[in-house]
Amino acid sequence: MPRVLLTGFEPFCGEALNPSWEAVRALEGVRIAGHRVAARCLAVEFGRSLPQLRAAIRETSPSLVVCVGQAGGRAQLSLERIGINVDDARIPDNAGRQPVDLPIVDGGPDAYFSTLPLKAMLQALRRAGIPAEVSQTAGTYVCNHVLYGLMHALRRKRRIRGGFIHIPFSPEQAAAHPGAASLSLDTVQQGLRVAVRAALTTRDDIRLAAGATH
Ligand code: PCA
Repeated sequence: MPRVLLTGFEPFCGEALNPSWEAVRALEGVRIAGHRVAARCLAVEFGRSLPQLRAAIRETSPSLVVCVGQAGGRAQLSLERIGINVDDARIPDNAGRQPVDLPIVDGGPDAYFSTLPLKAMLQALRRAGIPAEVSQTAGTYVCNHVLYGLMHALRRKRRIRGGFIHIPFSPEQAAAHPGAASLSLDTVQQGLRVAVRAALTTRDDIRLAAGATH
């Protein structure tokens, strides 16, 4: 059976868990639209995350790769549109490294677009009652690093679609960040299933306005 590779991240920034890995690990082995899910956890490290991701792609030969990360403070599932060729870490990574204004790939393109059908995924999520948005920036930390590195790795494998979804804090995390938005793990898991199904069953993306004025 063809495979979908889903990745989450280990905890970072003093959190006890990372809801991205909690949601993704629960989908290991699940079947979605005739595909079997393989789940992997990536280090929140500039140095290790991409070698881990590339190894996971080699091992699983997926037809779709969706990387998932936590974006504390965001209120919805965020379908990332673009990864940019810069590391600018506001906080050190889990190995204590804090690159500032360094390219991810020396001489690489400034940016890569996600190749997921974002608008079809957005529509499917909203129809399933799951709050979602298209995001115009994945930041400049490890998640953007992984999105850019993923699309760089897939640049000559156009049949393998790839992209990135940011998710809010879990309710338990938000309780320690008063006022921050959260989504339950159940909702996130269900959202990932809906998003992956839409990505697997949509050939040409739909036209749906979901941009931002700022
Ligand atoms: N979120 C961080 C890195 C790991 C994660 O889950 C980010 O948004 O860059």
